[in-house]
Order: sequence, then structure tokens, then C-alpha cells
Amino acid sequence: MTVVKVECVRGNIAEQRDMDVIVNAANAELLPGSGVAGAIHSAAGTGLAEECRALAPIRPGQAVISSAHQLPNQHVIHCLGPVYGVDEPSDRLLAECFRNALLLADRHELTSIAFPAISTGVFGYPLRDAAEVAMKAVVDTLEDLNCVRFVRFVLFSDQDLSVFNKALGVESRLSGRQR
Ligand code: AR6
Repeated sequence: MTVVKVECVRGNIAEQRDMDVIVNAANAELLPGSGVAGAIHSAAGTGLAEECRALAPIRPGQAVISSAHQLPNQHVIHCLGPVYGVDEPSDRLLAECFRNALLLADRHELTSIAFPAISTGVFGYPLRDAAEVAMKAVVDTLEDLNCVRFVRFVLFSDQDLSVFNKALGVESRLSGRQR
């Protein structure tokens, strides 16, 4: 059995130097925006938005890949999370973001990937629910991965970090019991 490490850290998604690919909590047009998208685009430089023009628009749950420009990573994967209460079923669409991003990274033979808490900012997804959906989606996708060996969730505050760590603990216990 291949082992994939999953961890949660507090930090800035645009400063994950040791990861092959970082994930953007994008808007449909893949424009700079605020929050995660703002941090990623400002660190990457204007070349990222130029490249993204040809990849947009994307739909909720979809993931597309670009190069990372001035970021210290190889690639950026852009996911459009669901707007909570608008894009339904939001739990399935959010899970698809994580699954599609992992499969896309794997197809590009990338070994490490860092995710932000997609949809939990401007898009209003309750953090606790989002953490459960994210962890389950990652754990459910692990068996389909050949290259990805390291998954990191990057949370912006200690409070958000503890919610994600708790969800990771619960999901690890559940998936361990199913084996
Ligand atoms: N690093 C890690 N996490 C961050 C960072 C950062 N630099 N900045 C914010 N967060 P959001 P969404 C956290 O709003 O809800 C944008 O305008 C933040 O605290 O970035 O998917 C886009 O253009 C929150 O927990 O993404 C879209 O229009 C989480 O990351 C829209 O917002 C996600 O917050 C996407 O909204």
C-alpha cells in the first residue's frame, strides 16, 4: 500500500515553497480577486492572469492547471468552489474541487499539493462543514493516485487550523476502521 501524507498547517497559500503545486480558490473568470486568489495572483505576477484568460470560464467543482509564473511552485491548479446556498448540491461540488484537483495533479506527475480552505471565505461555506467535506474527498481519492504523496491544507488562522485538524483526525479514524 502506498502512503500519502496529509497534514494541516497555518500559513499563506502563496508561500508554500516546498510544494509542487498550490491550489487557487478561484472565481469563474480566473481573475485576481481577493483572499486566496488575490495572494496567488499578486505573488505570481501578471503573467498568471494572462495565461488564465484562455482557461476561463470554469464551472463549480472544476479544476484547471496553469504554470506558476513567479511563484516558487511548478504549477497552480485553479478550482471554483460552490457559493454556499447558491451552487447546489454544495457538498458534492466542493468535494469535486478536491478530487478533481488531486487527479489533475496526479496526471501531471506532481507529488505534493497544497490546498486552501476553498469556498470558506467570500463564498460563505461554513468552515466545519467544509473541513469535513474536504477531508473525506481527499481520503476517498487517495486510492486513485499514483504520483501524489503529500497533501497539505493551509489555513489562515489558528482557529481554522484546529477545525481542519479535528476533521483530519475524525476522517483518519473512520477510514482506518473501514480498512
Ligand atoms: N492563504 C491561505 N488561506 C487564505 C489566504 C491565504 N493567502 N487568504 C485567505 N485565506 P477566499 P472562496 C482563507 O475568499 O471562499 C475571491 O475573491 C480565507 O480565510 O479566498 O473560495 C475569488 O476571486 C478562507 O478561509 O475563497 C472568488 O471570487 C479561505 O482561504 C472568491 O473570493 C477561502 O477564502 C472565492 O471565494
